[in-house]
Amino acid sequence: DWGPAPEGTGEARAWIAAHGGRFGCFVDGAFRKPGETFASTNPATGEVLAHVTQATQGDVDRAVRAARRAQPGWAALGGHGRARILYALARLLQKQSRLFATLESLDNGKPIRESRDIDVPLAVRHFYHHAGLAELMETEMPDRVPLGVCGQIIPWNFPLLMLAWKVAPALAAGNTVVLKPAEQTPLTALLFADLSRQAGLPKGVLNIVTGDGAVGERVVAADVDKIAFTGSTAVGRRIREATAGTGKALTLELGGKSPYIVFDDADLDSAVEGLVDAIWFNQGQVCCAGSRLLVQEGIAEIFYRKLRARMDKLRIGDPLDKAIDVGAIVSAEQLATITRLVEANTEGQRHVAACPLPVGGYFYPPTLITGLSPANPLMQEEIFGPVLVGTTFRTPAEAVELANNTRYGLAATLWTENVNLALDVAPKLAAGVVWVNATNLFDAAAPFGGVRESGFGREGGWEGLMAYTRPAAEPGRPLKPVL
Ligand code: TXE
Repeated sequence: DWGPAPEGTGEARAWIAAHGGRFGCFVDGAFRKPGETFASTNPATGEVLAHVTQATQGDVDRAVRAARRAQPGWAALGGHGRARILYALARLLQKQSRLFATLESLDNGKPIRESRDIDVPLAVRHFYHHAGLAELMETEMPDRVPLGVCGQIIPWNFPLLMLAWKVAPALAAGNTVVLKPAEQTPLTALLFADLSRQAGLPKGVLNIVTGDGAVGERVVAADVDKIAFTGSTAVGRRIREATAGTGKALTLELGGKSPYIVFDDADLDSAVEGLVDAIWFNQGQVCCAGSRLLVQEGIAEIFYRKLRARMDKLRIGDPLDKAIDVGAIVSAEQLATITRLVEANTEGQRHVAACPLPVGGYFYPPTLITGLSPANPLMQEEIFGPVLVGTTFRTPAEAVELANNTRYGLAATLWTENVNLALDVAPKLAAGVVWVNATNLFDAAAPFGGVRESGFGREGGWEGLMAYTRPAAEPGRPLKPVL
């Protein structure tokens, strides 16, 4: 049960200092000299943590060429050879959990309890799991080959975990990677680059180009064989347009407005606790956040009473303090987006968590808004902050109708003691994942992804690995018949 106090960030700061506080791109196994840089800040205080390079066209081209050169050798290592290195990466990541968790909380503003107990362990698990899959590929997927070079663009809400979700399967399958972390949170990806050298990852297999959306566009346009993107639906749409007709493979994991349905026979205390996890985990900056509460009419009053009481116990504060529940919003821009969306609304009733907000930094209070009409933008748009909207329903059929009444389809949660009801409702929900009496559960073996405007393609498990391969149908190597 460790967790650094605010002064316990020494190791993370020493790592930044060892790089002179300035980072170039990581290309062909080495950090390049920093070019034009931007600041990566601590959103809980506004403090500048490091200066990070805005990659140029030349940086992206060099990274793609390095990945291209390294790819045949990496694939030729075979599943066993790649597994050895992926296991080494997993072990090193595990050994350095504290450093990664601290750096993640500093750069992103998420509570240290979450980075320590969720982000980092899940990232470690992803590398172990995919090391195992690499080992099995030759026997279980003998007729699949890697795609080649993969361009991967990730968001700021789970910087290290999204890196793991992208990098582990790509490398397991024999691809090489050019990864662009989000400009708000590049530091754990750069620390991971250091780690990859220690693990003996051959140079050029993993390249990291830092910078904003313009760098993302360069990666999309580059000579890569696949783009894997997680981020906003708007950018996902642009990437799909930009890759149309290019022959590049594409997977998109986009936004959501996931329903959280509580039936009148549910264990209400557990459902309230689940909701804390669904919408206040990571300040609600979670693509599959249970951000739309649907409560059955008969229990609505008592449920809201319990929920408001629980909200008032949430502790908002310094992300590095292991006793807090809710940390900082990632950036001033994101805080402004949340504030704008909420302030534009005049409908319904609002309950704001009682805990005072820390002074300085970007904080937003856990908020519940009820009594909105279904067409209200707050019921339809992804807020991506600690804001829950709630409405009531009468029948299971009405719950399904309300649940599916958005353009998204990433996840859904339902809470009931009646297994027949759960089995009846779950398949009717337009969602890539449905949780029953649980929420926000992730596992490296379980494919994750959306339907409708939440994107397509899966990450995790065999399905996720398949998305980094294609059938080996070259002349002279016919596909083996499936027995
Ligand atoms: O996302 P962007 P933003 C949603 C959430 C949030 C909103 C905006 O609703 O409020 O998006 O967040 C890179 N070509 N999600 O603006 O812009 C960018 O540099 C190529 C949901 O931060 O989509 C970053 O690395 N790449 C989500 C990544 O895309 C581009 C997580 C995501 O940034 C690009 C994050 C371009 N034209 C936000 N423009 C989820 N599904 O979890 C930007 N990028």
